[in-house]
Amino acid sequence: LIAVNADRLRADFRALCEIGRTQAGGVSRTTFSDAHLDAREWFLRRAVAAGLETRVDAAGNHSAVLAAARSSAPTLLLGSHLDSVPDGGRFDGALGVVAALEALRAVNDAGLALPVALEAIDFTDEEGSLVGLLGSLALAGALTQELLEAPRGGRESLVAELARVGLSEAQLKDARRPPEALAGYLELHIEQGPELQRHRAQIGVVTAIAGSRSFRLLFEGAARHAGTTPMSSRRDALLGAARFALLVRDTVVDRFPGCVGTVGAIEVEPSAFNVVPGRARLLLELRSPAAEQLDALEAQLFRSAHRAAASDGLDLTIERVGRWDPVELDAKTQAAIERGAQDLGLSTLRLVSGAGHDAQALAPVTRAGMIFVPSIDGISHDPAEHTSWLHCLNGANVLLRAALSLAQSSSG
Ligand code: HGY
Ligand code: MN
Ligand code: MN
Repeated sequence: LIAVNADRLRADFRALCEIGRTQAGGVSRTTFSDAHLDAREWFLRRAVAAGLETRVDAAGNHSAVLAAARSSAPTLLLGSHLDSVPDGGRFDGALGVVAALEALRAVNDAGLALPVALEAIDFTDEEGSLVGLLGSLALAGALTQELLEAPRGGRESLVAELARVGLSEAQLKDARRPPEALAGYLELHIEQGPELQRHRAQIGVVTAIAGSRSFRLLFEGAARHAGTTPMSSRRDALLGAARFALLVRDTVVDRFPGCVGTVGAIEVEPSAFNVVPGRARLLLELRSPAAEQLDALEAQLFRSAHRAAASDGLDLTIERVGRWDPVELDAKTQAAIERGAQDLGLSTLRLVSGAGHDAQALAPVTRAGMIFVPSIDGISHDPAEHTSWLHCLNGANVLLRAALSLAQSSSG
């Protein structure tokens, strides 16, 4: 059976790490930033250099395509994302895209005739600086008006950014692929958690992906003179927000151990030494593999948050700005990944992904699978994010084998 070309893959990965490289040794390639656009252009150039076709769809998803002999053959998508969180790591998303491109080259070099087309795809805005899973939801036909009306990054920036890069909001939905045109989706990704390292497993076979919900909260009190306003008559918005952040931690830890909750940012107005904060804006994210847990946590948390705000004399408004449902991944695809790893003599571990991925947008419309490789000490979304090259190479070879297995098993 064929293998990826290790030197070629490593050269691509290293070149990509230079695009948007940060002082700390990570990358900053937030959606449609110069670095992100440069990385996408670089990806298309590499595809052309390999003699592959390229395409950019109405949601800005960028692809390299290895066509099948039969033009009506379905497409097996292999992909991930080239955008990153601000000040992120080199591997999140990037590894999956370069490994997908290398899988197409390896098949092309071997002259294999498959009953499916292979497409290496870089999805737009996976990380959600604008919306989150924007490109993959559009391709799956699952981009809701609600997500576009109240996106995580704010309505204004979504509209401005789409216009700036020449995308039209009305046409995003044209990126939809009919499910019958898809033979499946595979994504290689770093685990971003500690499980594979802890269990000394080389390959993670992802069984499910947690769902997440994002909210913007606004606490409104009264900006007052910090020197003359008695402590007893203050309506301090920052104190209300701080109490809420602790409430999130206590509610999740004490009552919802299967969930995680994060207040990722607090902005205070007017933000001065000598003014009691009149406003505090929070970003909240809740995650769980079980949707009913998220429903219960949301209800419980917001009920107590409104009560606490009222007792502090604060007004609280909560806006939902994102919702990605948890998914189970296709059992046959998990088996194909596991077999591919075992054929390579690699140890495997089945696990749930706490991180969100484009695969959760694809899973409802086509058989989807994810291959994880170990993250050192589970560090991710940080310049210290690291995976050994041998593990990256293992992951790419398992991706290739699983792709060949899915290609053969798809009647096409
Ligand atoms: O946020 C996440 O879970 C993923 O890295 N986008
Ligand atoms: Mn990420
Ligand atoms: Mn990712």
